[in-house]
Amino acid sequence: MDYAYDDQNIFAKILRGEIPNTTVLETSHSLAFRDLYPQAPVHVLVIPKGAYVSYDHFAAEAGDAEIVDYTRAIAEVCRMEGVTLSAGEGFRMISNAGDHGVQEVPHLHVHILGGRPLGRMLA
Ligand code: D5M
Repeated sequence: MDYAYDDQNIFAKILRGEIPNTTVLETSHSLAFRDLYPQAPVHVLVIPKGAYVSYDHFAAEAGDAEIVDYTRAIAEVCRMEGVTLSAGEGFRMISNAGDHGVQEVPHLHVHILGGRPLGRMLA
């Protein structure tokens, strides 16, 4: 399957160190940083370091080590931000993909939102 990846997207530039970011966590295969336009007290973006456009691209082509690292990095950010169910009040994870998902930046990212009641939202 062909997933076209644009290496000039903003998150690719962040990964190359060409533009700054507020890093929350860096692991061997993942980077987490604060969203520039936070929608909640906690709003962190978690991205894989590999060149994947979307979750479906990542699931199809990433190696097991990347997938495990990314999955755990997301949970670790939740723990660090105090929103896990074991120590906090919960969170929301969102990953927009493509035109219908209204994805702005074409590099896979999960939004972690929390720190206040977020309201019911499925679409
Ligand atoms: O959301 C893309 C998100 O990326 C959106 O919430 C703004 C955020 N953004 C855009 N540029 C930056 C930089 N430079 N740093 C941090 N956050 C940024 P989407 O899911 O693609 O609609």
